[in-house]
Amino acid sequence: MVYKSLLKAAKGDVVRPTPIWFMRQAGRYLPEYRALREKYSFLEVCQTPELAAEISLQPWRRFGVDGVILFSDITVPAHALGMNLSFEPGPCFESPIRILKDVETLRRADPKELCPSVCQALRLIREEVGSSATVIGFCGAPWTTACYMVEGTHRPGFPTVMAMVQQNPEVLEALLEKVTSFLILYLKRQIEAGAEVIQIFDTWAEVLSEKRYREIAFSHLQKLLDAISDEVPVILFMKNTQAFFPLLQHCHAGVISVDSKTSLIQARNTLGRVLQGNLDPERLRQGSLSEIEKTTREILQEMSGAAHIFNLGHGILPETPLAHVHRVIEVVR
Ligand code: 1CP
Repeated sequence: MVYKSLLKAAKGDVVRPTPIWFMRQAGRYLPEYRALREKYSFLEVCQTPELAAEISLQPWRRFGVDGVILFSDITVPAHALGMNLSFEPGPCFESPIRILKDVETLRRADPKELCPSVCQALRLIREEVGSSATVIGFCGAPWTTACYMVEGTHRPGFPTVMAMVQQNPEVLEALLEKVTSFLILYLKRQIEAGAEVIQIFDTWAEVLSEKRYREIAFSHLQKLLDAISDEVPVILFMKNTQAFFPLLQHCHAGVISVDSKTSLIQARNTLGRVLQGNLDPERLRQGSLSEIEKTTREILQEMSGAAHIFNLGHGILPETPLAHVHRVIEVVR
């Protein structure tokens, strides 16, 4: 086993066996996660460092993955800013942001005070994994975080956000600015507490065209990346990766997480970065063991000789059989 293999790969080293972890690896496909969630609500888990650390560690204990990601949610920072949040099971805000006054009423505070459980959970995780795995902190990108704060929940296409883009761009701009300032502090606190790599999730970049994203959201993303990328390697995940290639060529993230619709070879030839990905989560859930093995080998072949972190193209699906996860790890190792 290579010491901190994921951290090394994220910094640009060609590490073999390829380090592996799974987006959304702590979650409902794990019986031990479901057992704990029967006793505690989602927010209780996030706000109790021992529980959050335990759930973060579950996939590491079971599979020996090379990365342990903090158990929390991308909407937790908005909760810390004063927005009432529930999970049903996706996030729902009671009073979404609609006008400038809503942005102004958000608290301005130090995430150390607002998110102490996140920092404590990271310390516990780091202590437990020692040198055997890399600890991953995370947040949503400013755009994706703002999408939830404005829409209130996930609605396909985020119609309320798109209306705000057209009709009240100044509200969105003020929100993005405030969110970005908070996320910078939030990630710095995570790094102080033990996060060795940061992943930024920009799942809903895909509701904007590349051109529109560049106009509205890109400067905020770059500001966030610039604030931390000297301290730790940063992985950026954008769904519909291919559509964002021109922008990704200029973005200040060292590692790009590639979705399953995008060709790894093309990403390798175009982006000139460390790549993460991109096994299709549907394939992992529904494929036979031999199909999963074949696809895994193809991905390893496509990335041969290059810095690579093995992962899915998006989050692991709840009904994924554990044996399928085991097989991918076996093949990669
Ligand atoms: O137990 C449950 O039923 C709650 C389901 C759940 C879980 C396990 C939610 C609600 N969030 C999480 C944890 C979570 N979310 C993690 C923890 C660590 C890990 O990866 O194992 C992370 C990193 C996230 C990130 C996240 N939340 C993203 C970005 C990644 C992605 O999948 O695109 C997004 C978009 C969310 C929003 C969210 N929170 C929860 C759900 C079900 C969703 C997605 C769908 C929705 O918005 O309704």
